[in-house]
Amino acid sequence: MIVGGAQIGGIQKAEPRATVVARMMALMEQAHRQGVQFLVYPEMTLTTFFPRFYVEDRAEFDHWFETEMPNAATQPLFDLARRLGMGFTFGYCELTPEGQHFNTSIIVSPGGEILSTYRKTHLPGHADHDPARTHQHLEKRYFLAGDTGFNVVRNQGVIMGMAICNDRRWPETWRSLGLQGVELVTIGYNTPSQNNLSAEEGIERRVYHHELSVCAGAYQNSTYAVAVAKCGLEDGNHMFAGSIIVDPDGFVIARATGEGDELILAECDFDKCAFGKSTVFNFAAHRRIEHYGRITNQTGVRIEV
Ligand code: CDT
Repeated sequence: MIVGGAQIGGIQKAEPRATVVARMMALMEQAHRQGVQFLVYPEMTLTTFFPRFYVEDRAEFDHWFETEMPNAATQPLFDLARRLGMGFTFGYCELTPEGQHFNTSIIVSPGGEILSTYRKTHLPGHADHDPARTHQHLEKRYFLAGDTGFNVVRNQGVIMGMAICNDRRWPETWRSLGLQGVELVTIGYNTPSQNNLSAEEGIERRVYHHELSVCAGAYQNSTYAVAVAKCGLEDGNHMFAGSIIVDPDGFVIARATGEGDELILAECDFDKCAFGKSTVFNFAAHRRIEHYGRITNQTGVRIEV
C-alpha cells in the first residue's frame, strides 16, 4: 500500500473551515495522482491551534468544535475520498451531544464509513492562564482526557491505530497498540517550536525528540508510523514541521522538506511488520508482565529508598 501524509501549513484564526477543507482536498487529489491509497492529516486539521489562547469563559471557544462528522464543511472531503477510493484519517475538535469536548481523530474507509474514533489520551499543558509562559498551552482547559483508550481497526487490509500529538512521547501509547498487533500508527501533531518554559529548548531539540519518539515507538512495536504536522506560522506562533513516515525497523522512509501544505508518501509493505513481531519483539515469548505493575498502578514517581 502507498501511504501518504498530508502536512498542513498554518491556519489563521480567521480562516474558514471551507478554505481548510479545500486545501485538504487539493492534497488528496495530488496524493491520488501519485498512487496513495491511505492519507493521514494532522491533529486539529480544521482550525488554528487555539489552546495557545486563553478565554475566561471556555464556551466562547465552542465555535472551534464540530458537533457532527461529517458536517457541511467536511462533506466535500468525504465525497472526494469516496470518489477516489481513498481511506483517510484526520483530527478535529469534537463537542458531543452531552457537552463533552475532546481532541479527536477518526479513520475513514475508502467507502466513506467512519471505522474508528480516537479521543486524545495525553493532554499536555495546563488548565489556567500562566503568565510565566511565553505562550499558553491550554489543552487541559479546553479538552477532557479521552475516554476511548487505544484501539485498532482493520482498514484496507491493514491493522491501524491512532494516537494524537503528545501521545507519541509515551511508550504506553505504542505498547497498547502494539499488543493489538498494530501495523500502522497514525499521529497528527501541532507542536510549538519553542518550549514555553525554557528558552534553551529550541526547534532543533524539539524536532529531535519528536523523531526519536516516533522512530522508537515504531521499532519497539515493529509497526509503520506516519506522523503529520500542522506547522509554520499560525497567528504569529511558529510550530515545527518534520512530518515523517517510519518503517517497522525505526527508519525514516519519507520526510517533509518545507513548512507548508506538503504531501509525503511511501510504499509500505506490511508483511515487514512480521519479522520484528516474531523475533526480538515477540511479546508472547519475552514480556514479563509480573514486573510491569507500576506502569498501570501509579502515575508519579515514588522514591522509597
Ligand atoms: N498538541 C500537542 O500535544 N503538542 C505537544 C506540545 C508539548 S508542550 C506542552 C506535543 O507533545 O508535541
